Amino acid sequence: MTGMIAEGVAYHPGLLPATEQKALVADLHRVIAAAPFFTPQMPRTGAPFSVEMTNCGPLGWVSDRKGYRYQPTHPETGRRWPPIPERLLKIWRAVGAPGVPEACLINRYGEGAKMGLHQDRDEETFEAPVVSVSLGDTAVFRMGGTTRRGPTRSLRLASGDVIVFGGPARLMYHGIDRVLAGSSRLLPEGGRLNLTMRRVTPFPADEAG
Ligand code: MD3
Ligand code: FE
Repeated sequence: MTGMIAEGVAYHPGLLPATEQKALVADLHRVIAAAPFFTPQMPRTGAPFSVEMTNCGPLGWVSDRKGYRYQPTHPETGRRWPPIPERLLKIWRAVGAPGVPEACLINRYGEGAKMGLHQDRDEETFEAPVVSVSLGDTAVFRMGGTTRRGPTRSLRLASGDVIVFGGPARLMYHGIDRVLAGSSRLLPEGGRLNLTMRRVTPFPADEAG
């Protein structure tokens, strides 16, 4: 039931069965115990994001007054990010993404959290796709083109959906308008988790497969 819904966008609605979603949540609880959620801040102003974040993998995305960047350590504990759970790496391979991801950003959306329209361009390379996994409450996802202007489309991302952005879609504008509270019972505390696996640095000559 996979479909190319736009150039470079492969949508896999319901790819993860409920059992797999629950096992993934258990894996994430172990990640979060080692790397607690932090509240990123906007560059320069220091205004807080409404979304909380953490990471796993060799590199993690952070944002503070100094700017957006990838770094190997948690901004508050100073410890290295925990490894990406094997269950997530299996999803990366299942959707045909090359090599191994270097970063997995974990976004937590509580009551009223949203994410404005933006591009992901803090990586040194755009050669690999971004693979997104949604868990918990359904999100109203917005996607546009590769410029800030122009038409956008809206898509609901439900728990267990996987969506892959590669090729021309790797630099598309996108955001989360809102999360539909109470739409899933996966997370006892409610809300939504989104996992995005990314490549940050170019593949070594022998690694992409
Ligand atoms: C298209 N996350 O972490 S997932 C982000 O649901 C982010 O938390 C949203 O945007 C979320 O940067 C949207 C879908 C997504 C993620 C990354 C992309 C779409 C993307 C990167 C490039 C193009
Ligand atoms: Fe993004």
